[in-house]
Amino acid sequence: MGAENDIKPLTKKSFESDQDIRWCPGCGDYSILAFVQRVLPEMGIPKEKYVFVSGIGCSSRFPYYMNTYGLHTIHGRAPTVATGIKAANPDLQVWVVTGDGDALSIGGNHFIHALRRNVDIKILLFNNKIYGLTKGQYSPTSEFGKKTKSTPYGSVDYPLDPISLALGSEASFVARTADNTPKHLTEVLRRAAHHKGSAFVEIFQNCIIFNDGAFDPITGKEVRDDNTLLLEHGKPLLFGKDKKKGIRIKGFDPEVVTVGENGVTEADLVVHNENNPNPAYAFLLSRFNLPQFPVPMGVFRQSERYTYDGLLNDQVDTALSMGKGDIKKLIHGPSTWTVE
Ligand SMILES: Cc1ncc(C[n+]2csc(CCOP(=O)(O)OP(=O)(O)O)c2C)c(N)n1
Ligand code: SF4
Repeated sequence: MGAENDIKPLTKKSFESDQDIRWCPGCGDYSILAFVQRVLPEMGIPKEKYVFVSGIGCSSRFPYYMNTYGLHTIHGRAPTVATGIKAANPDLQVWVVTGDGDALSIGGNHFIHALRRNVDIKILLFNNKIYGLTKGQYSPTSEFGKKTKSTPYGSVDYPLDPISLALGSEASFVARTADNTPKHLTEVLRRAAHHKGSAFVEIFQNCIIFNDGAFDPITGKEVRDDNTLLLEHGKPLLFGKDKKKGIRIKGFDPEVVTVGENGVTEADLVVHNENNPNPAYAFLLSRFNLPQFPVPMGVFRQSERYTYDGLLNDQVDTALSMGKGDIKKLIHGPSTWTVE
């Protein structure tokens, strides 16, 4: 990194590091890496302003492959390290890369509080529904009954939905995309990159070794038109090959309807509003799953809210504007007393 940034426009190559990539051939992580490297040059931000922070897992090897600053930290703690980096260096663009195990098992607590605080960081969660690095144990997103090395008779855990959790944690930007839908992945990454505040993106990621095809029933080429619901702000919730199926919601009860049948018209369908002030709408969408409902892909919710790092630094500025402090006065201030 250096003076070249001042002269040459950045390209995908500018963000590629010289490290050998150690993911298994065919792993979905490759495509996510490639599209992050493609989107960042569009931002017009020098690459030395980016920091990629990860925890532990296959996905967490990401910072090695980015020609930016990076930290490979400890299991589940990436959002916390990222919070510190952003708070102390407000001019940096801080991205977290994590897995379903890293973010939702050991890191669950750190994950929810970073989102709740609306720290201005982007969190990319590579969801492969398995622990990849440690060779195939079930994770908090593995389906009930999943047989793995650590659950030989099938998991008895109820799985967690990352989108529902992010919404419940008050994240101001919540989206879902997949490693095998490049156009969609690019657009969602772009949206996250531009969001001010905590941007959470769940990415369906294929682990070809320990959970191959986990998302084929949803985003497989042949089925994705019928089994996914593309969320587009201001557009009706329509899906299916011929875009004839849609979502109607009465009260809290959504249903799949067919336009042109039983008197249903497009006017009966829900128009997607990612800025809906009521988070219950996005939460309802987050519960959609096969076989009853198509799986929503895109931005569930986007809202504007003050950021933790912004307010914290305002307070620091205010304190500094009050003049030089006196440490002795502080220590011997009104809240000290002598025990006799
Ligand atoms: C404190 C601690 N506990 C457990 C582990 C073992 N461990 C390493 S990675 C991992 C889970 C990784 O799964 P995930 O976050 O889904 O990432 P993936 O490898 O699938 O990308 C575990 C349990 C560890 N490294 N440190
Ligand atoms: S084990 Fe799975 S997640 Fe890890 S690098 Fe290999 S394919 Fe990717």
